[in-house]
Amino acid sequence: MAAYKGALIGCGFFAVNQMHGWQDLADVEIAAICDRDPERLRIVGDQFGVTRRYQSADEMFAAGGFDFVDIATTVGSHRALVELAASHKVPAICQKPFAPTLEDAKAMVAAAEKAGIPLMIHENFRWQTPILAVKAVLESGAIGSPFWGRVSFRSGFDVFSGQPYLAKGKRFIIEDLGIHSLDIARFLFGDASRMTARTRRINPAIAGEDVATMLLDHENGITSIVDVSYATKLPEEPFPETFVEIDASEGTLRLGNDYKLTAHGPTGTTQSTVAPNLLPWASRPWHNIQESVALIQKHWIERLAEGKQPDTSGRDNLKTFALVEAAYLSAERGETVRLGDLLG
Ligand code: NAD
Ligand code: 89V
Repeated sequence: MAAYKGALIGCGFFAVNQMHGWQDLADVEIAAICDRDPERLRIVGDQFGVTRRYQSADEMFAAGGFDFVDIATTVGSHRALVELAASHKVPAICQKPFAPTLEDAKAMVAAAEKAGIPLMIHENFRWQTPILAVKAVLESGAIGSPFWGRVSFRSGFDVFSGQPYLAKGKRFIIEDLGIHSLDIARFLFGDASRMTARTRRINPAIAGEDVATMLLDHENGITSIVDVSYATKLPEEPFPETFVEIDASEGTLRLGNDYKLTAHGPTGTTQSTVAPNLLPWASRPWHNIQESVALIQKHWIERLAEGKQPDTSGRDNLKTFALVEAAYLSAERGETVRLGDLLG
């Protein structure tokens, strides 16, 4: 019998990756699934052999029999579902973006802390193999102390065919994709104190912004640029690669096309390929993201076993989510926004 029984809510586009990831962990079994759409429930239930199926999360929690819940629905339902998990004292994972507003996200953290349950935001991009490789170079001290950085995601990939809701929201690229890039900037360069942002909508067929350029002042003095675009038509489509540039006191680091990592420092220049593993159930070009799902899930189970909060806990992710809010505010007002004013 598996050591941990989980339940999953939301059997849509991305949840299939989460189901594969759970299936690969020997000590985890997904005991129940829930989706208000009976067709999605049937497809995922049949594919992964889950017989306990619910159209209502209330009914699934009332029936119980699981140690944690994995919430893979779109953002509008996140607060209600995390609060439901907290009311049943069930540890919860919630997909990004955390919540529709920062106030909702703060309420969700408060509910989880009051219930004494761990809450992890499924912020998986910092778990990508190439990003972990960048972090390892920084921690090795090989290039010294960073003073400038850039986290860049520029693509013309059609994300709307798989996720049609992305074309409809008033907010698009910062909330959906930039949120990952901003979290990577925090992961590599530390927390930020000020944000200055500019946005554009280039694709006339969508409602939200598809280009954003953000300047972050980090608390430790590092300046970083986080730039994201789904309107960038390159000769070779890099989706979903994140490029990183770092200038530091003793050298430089560049993570570029095809997962090529170059680190240059006093002891010389090293060039390596830090490509993600292609898991048996994964498919290109998504394999980088898919592997990071498996890695964050492993981290969740390890922390659950230790009784500790995960790295991307709700409280931690408030700081990433505040950067999203700050970017929209800054772009709207044409002003620099202080993070302290949002986080209190
Ligand atoms: P989707 O619309 O394909 O799937 C969501 C599913 O949730 C649908 O089947 C819907 O019926 C169900 N649902 C919604 N509210 C529900 C409720 N209250 N109770 C039961 N079922 C409910 O969406 P998706 O593309 O799979 O995205 C889901 C989430 O995953 C989003 O928050 C998205 O941002 C995130 N996402 C994350 C990554 C990543 O790399 N971390 C990648 C893609 C999507
Ligand atoms: O990671 C995500 O949240 C996805 C995608 C990479 C397509 O933007 O929505």
